[in-house]
Amino acid sequence: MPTLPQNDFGRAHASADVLAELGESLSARDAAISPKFLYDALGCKLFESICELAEYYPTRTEASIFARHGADIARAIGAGSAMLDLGAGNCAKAASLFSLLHPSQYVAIDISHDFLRESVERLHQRFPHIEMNLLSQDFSNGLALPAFVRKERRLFFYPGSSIGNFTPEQATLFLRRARAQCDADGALLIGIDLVKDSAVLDAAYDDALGVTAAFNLNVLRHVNHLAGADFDVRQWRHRGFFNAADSRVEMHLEAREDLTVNWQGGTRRFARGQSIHTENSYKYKQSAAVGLLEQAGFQTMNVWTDPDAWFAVIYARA
Ligand code: AVJ
Repeated sequence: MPTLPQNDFGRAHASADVLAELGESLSARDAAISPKFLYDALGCKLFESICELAEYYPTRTEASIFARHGADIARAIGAGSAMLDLGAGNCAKAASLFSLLHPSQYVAIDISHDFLRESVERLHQRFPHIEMNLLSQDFSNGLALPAFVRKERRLFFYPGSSIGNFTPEQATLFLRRARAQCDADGALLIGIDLVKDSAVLDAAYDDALGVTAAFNLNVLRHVNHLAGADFDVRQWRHRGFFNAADSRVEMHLEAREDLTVNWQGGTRRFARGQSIHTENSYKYKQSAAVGLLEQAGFQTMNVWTDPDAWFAVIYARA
């Protein structure tokens, strides 16, 4: 098994930066923890479990769009691109498209290094003819692509509506930067979750089994590890709901009692009922999703949705 070319420079100076970022967001007037910290190894596994829940429609709805319109999508894209998988996770989505899109290079990019490494090594054994690289990087503030990533015909693959974690302004900026890293034949294949009935959204982010609750609460364990904090998970409660005014699902962790949290370099008191904002997941109308991509400079677009128009897959040419 050859070792895969990889680049860990995103991790080299992580701890000081991470500590500063967490300290700042925990001390802010509205306390927050960035959703990127949801994905330690256990968080990745919990997210995989979320994707199997009846209530969590995005994964299977997106998959149904690829299943139904795969031939169309493949025709629009053509074979032989360099596929850059943003937030690759277990790489399952990309892998399921290999036989359709026939990429000649595959670059898996994700913040969770160990989880990603296992995923890519497994995948490389299944598809030895595809050149594969892994890049463990927090790309939320921009993407640094090393020289082993081919410049020609890049296809940014950003499925699952992860773009929803950004505000629309941040999303435009991020997409504009991705576009700037494309040549004239570059493109983006993105999955965007659409606005729908709020009961459906509420259930998807507050499921009956409590898997999403565990996923959200797990961020406290991760922060304990990253910042030497002393969060007691039992003192916190999961909240997940659709905020229609801002067109986003929000996740929060709410203090069940008055408590104090300490971390390396800081401390904060929380009164019972006070909360920490852990995630936004923006939902777009189809026209707004297209508008977002236009704002970012993308030109020709193809849009595919499911029959209920719950989710959109969009192919946008740079
Ligand atoms: C991975 C960001 C697309 O927003 O739906 C799932 C994360 N949060 N359940 C989403 C998530 C709660 C997910 N994304």
